[in-house]
Order: sequence, then structure tokens, then C-alpha cells
Amino acid sequence: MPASGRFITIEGGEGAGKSTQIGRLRDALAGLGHTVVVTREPGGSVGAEEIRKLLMGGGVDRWDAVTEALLVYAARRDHLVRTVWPALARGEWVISDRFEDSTRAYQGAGGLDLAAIEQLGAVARGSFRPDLTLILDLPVAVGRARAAARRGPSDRFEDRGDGFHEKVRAIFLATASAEPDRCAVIDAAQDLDTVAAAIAATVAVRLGVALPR
Ligand code: T5A
Repeated sequence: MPASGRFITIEGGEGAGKSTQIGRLRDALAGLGHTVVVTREPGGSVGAEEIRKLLMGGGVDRWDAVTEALLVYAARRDHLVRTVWPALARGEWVISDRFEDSTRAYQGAGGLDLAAIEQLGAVARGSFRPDLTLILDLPVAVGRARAAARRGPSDRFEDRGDGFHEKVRAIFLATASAEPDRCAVIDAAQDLDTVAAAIAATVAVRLGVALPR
């Protein structure tokens, strides 16, 4: 077993199946003997979960794009300091349901300059990056239909229109193209088992673990 932990982030639009697939990946890695921490953003620590409530509740226009990004990065810093970095230092594997690529996608689609996001990122996380980012990609309408079928009240982000979510998808795909060594795009419109197999195959190749497929 590797002596040091790995940091895997799962990204994608609404209803892409991130939570579902994270459960499967966690079980597969645990089956190999790894200790796995599953976490999420915004959130993942006591303080960051408090900030999440500010971000998720209220009207679509509650925060302007810069304020929203500052809140996201305050939450991210606390999440890293309290949860992610200590777990990695203990040699554990960390899987995060969303991370910084969601800021590029969502706050970028909301109008924030990507250079500003890079600056905030440099302050909050230094040079730290995920070992692997899986971008679960699917048509906006499919993801929104899945999310709507599953849950009750929507949040501030889901309430934005299809045009916003198309921009989110485009930014995720552009990030994957710009950083192919870190990112892998997974076709999330396929059935659950097929998506899980694609993720297992990608993690096995990229991170050198023998996951069952
Ligand atoms: N945000 C976040 C920012 O704006 N900036 C940031 O920096 C960060 C980190 C978080 C929001 O915060 C924003 C982005 C988000 O809008 P959230 O509550 O965490 O929101 O919600 P989401 O991450 O969008 O989670 P969802 O629950 O909508 O989507 P998931 O987790 O991708 O999907 P999942 O697994 O819950 O599945 C949804 C439904 O689809 C079914 C599942 O069974 C479930 O019912 N499903 C499938 N059905 C058919 N085929 C498949 N392959 C399926 N996979 C799942």
C-alpha cells in the first residue's frame, strides 16, 4: 500500500451522479485496504459547513460573483486545513465531491474572471492540487432531470437557467482539455454500472491501483 494518501476530486454539473459514484469508489478503495475519507465542497469541515449554509440558501442574487467566490474560498481553506491535509498526512485517501474546478465552472459562469479565481486559489491552497480529477459529463437536461426527480427543494445554484448550466459544462470540459494530466472526463450519461467501471479503470491507470472493474 502506498505510504502517502491521494486526493481525488469528482466534478460535474447537477445530477451527474457524483455522490452515487463516490460511494462505489470509496468501497472499492476500502476493499484494497485503504482508509478513505469522503468529503464535499462547499463544506467538509465544521466551519466550511457553516459557510455552505450561507452559499446554498436564499435567492439566486443573494451574493454577487466576487462575494460568492470569497465565501467559497474561505470554506475551501478551512476544509483543507481541518480535513483534507490532516487525512493525507495520515496516509489516507480523500475523495471530495467537488473542489476548485467547481469554482471555475460555477463562479466563472456567473461572470467572475478566471484570473481572479487563480489568485484566490493561490492564497487558499498554495500549489496544492488534486492527484486526479474525474469530470462527470452529461447533457444539462439529463442531469437536471435526474436531480429534480430525486429531491425536494432546489438550491441557489440549481435555480439558475439552462444557459448558466451550459456554461458550467463548457468550463468543466475546457478545464479537462487544458489539464489532461490531472483531469479525466467520464461519460456520465451511461448507466450506473458502466460509469462506475469507467471510473475504476481511470483510477487504476492514473493512480496505479488494481481496482476491480
Ligand atoms: N458550487 C460548489 C459552487 O458554485 N462553487 C464551488 O466552488 C463549489 C465547490 C453544491 C453546489 O455548490 C456549487 C455547485 C453546486 O450547485 P450540492 O448540493 O453539493 O451542490 O449538489 P450537487 O453537487 O450538484 O449534487 P447533486 O445531488 O445534484 O448531484 P450528484 O451528486 O452529481 O448526483 P447524485 O449522485 O446525487 O445523483 C442524482 C440522481 O441521479 C441518479 C441518482 O440515483 C440520483 O437519484 N443517478 C443516475 N440515474 C441514472 N443513471 C446514472 N448513471 C445515474 N447516476 C446517478
